[in-house]
Amino acid sequence: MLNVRLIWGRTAVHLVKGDITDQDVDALVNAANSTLLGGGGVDGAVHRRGGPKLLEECKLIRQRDWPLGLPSGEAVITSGGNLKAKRVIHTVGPIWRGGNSGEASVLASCYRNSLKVAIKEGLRSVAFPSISTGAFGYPIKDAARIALQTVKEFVEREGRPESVVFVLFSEEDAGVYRDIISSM
Ligand code: AR6
Repeated sequence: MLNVRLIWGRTAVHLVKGDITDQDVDALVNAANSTLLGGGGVDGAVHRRGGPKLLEECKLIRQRDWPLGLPSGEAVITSGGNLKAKRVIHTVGPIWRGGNSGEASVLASCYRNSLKVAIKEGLRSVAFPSISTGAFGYPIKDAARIALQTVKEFVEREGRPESVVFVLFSEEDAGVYRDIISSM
């Protein structure tokens, strides 16, 4: 079982193994797709437990702001519906195409833009899944390095939010995050 806690700047950082939909945080981040209409993995779990209100809000965001779909790297926010989390930040990771198609910078944008939205909304605790490393095929070690480095730079610069939790679904992924974070 993994339970790593450390401080970056003024932000408490925590690695946990588990289901992100169990997190009691101000905002959890959903690894969505550009339709914002749901899917499998994290997205499936978030909509299942969040309930129909989430889907309705996502449809409104599509109609109002992103009729062609939310581009990869962007982030939008809804309520948390029936989740413990107060809000859900929906971001779309890059689909892995071998690494030479700008995947790294798009993945970094997902983490940065999600944190920007959280701060703008005054949210103090944010939980992230490992974006893009499931259905979208991003290699876990590369993705974990980007996730951790991008969040570290952001929170050290901004001094917010108060806490960030990285929620890993498998022991293996959790081990990768732990190894990287301990060498940072
Ligand atoms: N809590 C935490 N992590 C989870 C959970 C959970 N409940 N479920 C899966 N993971 P994925 P992606 C892990 O596929 O790669 C969806 O269909 C999973 O093991 O959820 O960004 C969307 O609609 C993996 O390590 O997201 C999109 O179409 C990580 O979360 C597409 O998948 C991300 O896996 C997005 O693909």
